[in-house]
Amino acid sequence: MPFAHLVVGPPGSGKSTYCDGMHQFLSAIGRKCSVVNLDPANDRTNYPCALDIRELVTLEDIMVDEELGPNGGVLYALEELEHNKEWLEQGLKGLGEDYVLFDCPGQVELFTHHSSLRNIFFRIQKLGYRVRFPVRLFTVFESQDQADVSWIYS
Ligand SMILES: Nc1nc2c(ncn2[C@@H]2O[C@H](COP(=O)(O)OP(=O)(O)OP(=O)(O)O)[C@@H](O)[C@H]2O)c(=O)[nH]1
Ligand SMILES: [Mg+2]
Repeated sequence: MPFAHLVVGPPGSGKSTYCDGMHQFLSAIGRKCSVVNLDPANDRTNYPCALDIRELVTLEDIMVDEELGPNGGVLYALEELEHNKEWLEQGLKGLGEDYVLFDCPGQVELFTHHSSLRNIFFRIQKLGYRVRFPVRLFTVFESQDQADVSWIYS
């Protein structure tokens, strides 16, 4: 049974960096590992992307086509992914028993006011993945500029 490692956290907290590091680490110890980008705003990634939501939909296109701002665009993109879950399921099938890291978007609305990402997570679990949630919340505290972290609580 494969593992799904869902990397969640606020914008800029280091989710993509973490996916890159974990991918390098797991590859170095000989564990088969793939990274799936679920963030439609991720226009470049340091890790090799096994599956990319941007093959389905990009934030830039949504913002133009639907006349939405960046946050609304991300919600819309996740709804598109939810409605095209076969695309994700087919892609994941191709990854076999790989340990799969999911680089998730950070918009808080996706976790507080919206069901698409949650439904996608449930779907992944139903596919037989053992789901793990490493939450990237503390990067800001490690950074040199520790002066203003109040935005986390606002
Ligand atoms: N100090 C410190 N900086 C980090 C760490 N992880 C990432 N960074 C830096 O934080 C910045 C943001 O990292 P990303 O990995 O792009 O963060 P993200 O959560 O994927 O960002 P979004 O996708 O925009 O939400 C980059 O400049 C990284 O180099 C960490 O553990 N400690
Ligand atoms: Mg990122």
